[in-house]
Amino acid sequence: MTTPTTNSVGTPIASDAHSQSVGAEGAIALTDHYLVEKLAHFNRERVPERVVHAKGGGAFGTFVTTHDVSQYTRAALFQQGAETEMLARFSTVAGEQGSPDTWRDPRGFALKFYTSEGNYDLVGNNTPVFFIRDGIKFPDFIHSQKRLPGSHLRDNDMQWDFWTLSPESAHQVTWLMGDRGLPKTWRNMDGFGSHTYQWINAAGERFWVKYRFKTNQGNDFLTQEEADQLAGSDADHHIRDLYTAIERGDHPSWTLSVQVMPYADAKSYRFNPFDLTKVWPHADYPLIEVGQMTLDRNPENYFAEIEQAAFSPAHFVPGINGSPDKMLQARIFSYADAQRYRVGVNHAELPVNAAKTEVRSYDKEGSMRTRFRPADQPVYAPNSFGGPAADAAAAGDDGGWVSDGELVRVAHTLHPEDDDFGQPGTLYREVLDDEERARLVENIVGHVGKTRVPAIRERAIQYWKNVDADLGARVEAGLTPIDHPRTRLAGDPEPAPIGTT
Ligand code: HDE
Repeated sequence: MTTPTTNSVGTPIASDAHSQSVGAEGAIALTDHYLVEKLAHFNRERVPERVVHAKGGGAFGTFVTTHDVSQYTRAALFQQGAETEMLARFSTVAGEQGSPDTWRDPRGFALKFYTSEGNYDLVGNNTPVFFIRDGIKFPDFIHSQKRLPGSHLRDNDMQWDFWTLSPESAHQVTWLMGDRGLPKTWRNMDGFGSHTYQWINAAGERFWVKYRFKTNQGNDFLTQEEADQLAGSDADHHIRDLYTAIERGDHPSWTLSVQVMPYADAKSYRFNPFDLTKVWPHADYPLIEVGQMTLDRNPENYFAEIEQAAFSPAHFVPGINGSPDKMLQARIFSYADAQRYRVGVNHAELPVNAAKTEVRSYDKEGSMRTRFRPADQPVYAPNSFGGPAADAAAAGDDGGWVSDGELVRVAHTLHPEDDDFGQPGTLYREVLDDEERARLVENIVGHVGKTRVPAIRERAIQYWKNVDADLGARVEAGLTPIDHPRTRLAGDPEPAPIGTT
């Protein structure tokens, strides 16, 4: 005998095929509560998709600290020998939930560590830098990468308009247009914390730190042509690759190393070490190995465990803190706000988001609450009835940094090498080889080649000349004249799609 289906409160139901009706041909009855419930629940199956990083996938695993970095941080998860359960979610940035995995984009590299001191989230990307250096520009930047308001089409003029008017984007756009903008699989890409964070050791000494997860599968990429083809033949190529690799027991892993800058160096370093558009050269701050992250368990349910996963750069643990990076500070506010809107005020109670440690906060109630404190326990602090009390010693040093001045709206104080084009120029000249340079030029030409506003295209050529004269000249030489010049973002006729003329 098959197991009887029930409704949502456990009562057996008679049919999943026939609604109740007044006679076989009659009107269906509102008394068929099961029908109403079934349709109503279905209408509510979706939660708002992430406004960025909507398309993604992930898996669970373990992080093992293999090296002694206790001189830099007291965080329990980074003490040699510690093993910490974790979740990773990878994603594209601009595409919506059903969009192809192989659109050119940075990839999200979001990690949640269920540590013995509460959850630690490291919400990074597969690139060490970002397009902007102040969070106030983020909504405008994302608008320019998503869709036009009228036609609902993505638009290269809009993208290059924003980038060329925001020269701090040059380093990230150079990464994006190169091989790293199209990883072959999520297993074949590195991850970065990107921001500079603070580590604090047991003695309360502070250090500035950058994280890098090096893929043990080797870096590999797709050409633009391969990616375009996959976008049509298997839009879920990256989700499928990770899932099937783990299913067959091929568990991807990454080696975490950090760069550590002594606290006092920040002031006198040759560029602002908190600027998210810059990398710290390894010659100045070499990589120090920390441990291994291995993903070995697929989610049992994508919606419950990946779609509802709620990451936040505000989730630090004792021994780890933020920094003067204005982008990081904007993010510290923004993510919990996104989760409250997207998943709900009690999102931290869902199994995927819940800490493995006991939660003893005085938060109470709110939509979908399941956790509560025993009735004889106070729900406020301070109290006289033995409820938990905040303890600075248990929390450890909060970290922090010296800062004073008027409330202002200005760029950070300039250091001698705080320019926008220096590091992307070095990346082009000294890091990439000839073939990588050739692909970079080809990708830029292909991308800028879809702009149709002459002034934007000219600015794009100048942008690349600013990065490197040779690169700019190669881009300029590769571009053919604009077929259908355009003066407005909406209204100008589109050129016919390829293959229809
Ligand atoms: Fe995000 N970002 N971001 N971001 N981001 C979100 O959070 C935001 C930035 C990153 O797999 C949102 O839960 C602001 C940098 C990843 O669930 C949102 C700024 C980096 C993910 C948000 C940035 C990232 C997000 C969308 C500028 C790399 C996916 C829904 C200050 C270092 C996490 C959500 C996942 C997601 C805001 C910039 C990485 C809206 C305001 C820089 C990997 O809160």
